[in-house]
Amino acid sequence: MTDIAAAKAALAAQTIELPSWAFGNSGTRFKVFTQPGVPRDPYEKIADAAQVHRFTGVAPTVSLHIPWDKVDDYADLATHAKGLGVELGVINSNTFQDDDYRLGSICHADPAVRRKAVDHLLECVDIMDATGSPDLKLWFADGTNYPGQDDIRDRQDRLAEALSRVYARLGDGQRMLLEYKLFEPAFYTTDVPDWGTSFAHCVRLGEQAKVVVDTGHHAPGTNIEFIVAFLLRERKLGAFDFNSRFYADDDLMVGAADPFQLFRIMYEVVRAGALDPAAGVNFMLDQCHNIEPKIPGQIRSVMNAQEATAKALLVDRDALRAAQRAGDVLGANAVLMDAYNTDVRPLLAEVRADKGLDPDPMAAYARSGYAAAIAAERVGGRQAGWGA
Ligand code: LRH
Ligand code: MN
Repeated sequence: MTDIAAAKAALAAQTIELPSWAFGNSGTRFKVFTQPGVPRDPYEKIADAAQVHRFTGVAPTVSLHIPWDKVDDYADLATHAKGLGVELGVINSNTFQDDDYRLGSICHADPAVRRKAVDHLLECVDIMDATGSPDLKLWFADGTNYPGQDDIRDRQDRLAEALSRVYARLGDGQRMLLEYKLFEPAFYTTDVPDWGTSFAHCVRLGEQAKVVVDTGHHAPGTNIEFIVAFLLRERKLGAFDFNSRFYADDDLMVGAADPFQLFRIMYEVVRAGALDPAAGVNFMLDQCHNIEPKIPGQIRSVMNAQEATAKALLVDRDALRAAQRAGDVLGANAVLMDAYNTDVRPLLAEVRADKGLDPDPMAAYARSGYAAAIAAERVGGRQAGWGA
């Protein structure tokens, strides 16, 4: 039988980290849409993220992206966050928006360009020291568009050399999280294209290097939960960038395009005991709300992640193991599907009520009047965005 009390306790302790950039304007190469009340600076982004935590109770940290969230005083920004009941989380580097990086950053053939990129990564570690952030997340757009454009092996040598320089700079308790992505913006080779490449570099670097699984970064049809199960077994899964997609890196709300896949992923997390904060897996969102309102979009995304987690926690593990060991194919599948087909919304409403929260975060936010207040207040200035 499933222990409902244990499931509720795990759900109450769950945390989902929010991306500061989800609160700014975003879009595609065709159009970046603006919306009323969008933040103009990292202080306002964090104020909006704090609203998501206020109504869900499970989003206590905000990840920053440098230079999109560059400020003069990071300690002051951390104090601002604390004053709003949240904390600064992962620091994301950005070596994909500077003209010098046209042919790559840390994998570029020119040592001067590589040095510039590594200096930025080292600056991000300085920022971690200032904000108290434990993790540096590294995603590189580096790659090539045409066969022969550059040497695949030379670029791996440059990648390894740069990563080891940053790794050496990490302090105790600090980690580097290496994110992979199949393609885009490079369309022939990407220097960190898949979990195997990230895993191999992280194993070579050491204990403080872990892999990031962005759920939008795989070839269609990839069994992502297999990758998750494998990395957890190797203690090399450091974080998720949660989002969903129908085609490519669509960065849509997690669970929106494929809630069953999210459930299967969260089942492997629960099965490995990795929902426990002590397991060191950071569950983050990495999304863009191009056409929908951003704060409700983040609240809905957090709720989708909670629902997938609740269903995963309701899997009758003993019955599943018994059916698996007995070779009862349909029986085993049925155990998992029973959990997936369970309506967990009443259970999550209870978890929220136990925390003194409104059982319906979306309705509570809508009633709060916050959206109208920021639309009226945030007039003038330059709305934040990717600046791509
Ligand atoms: C790259 C990515 C990476 C970020 C960016 C915002 O596609 O997933 O995690 O730095 O999106
Ligand atoms: Mn990502």
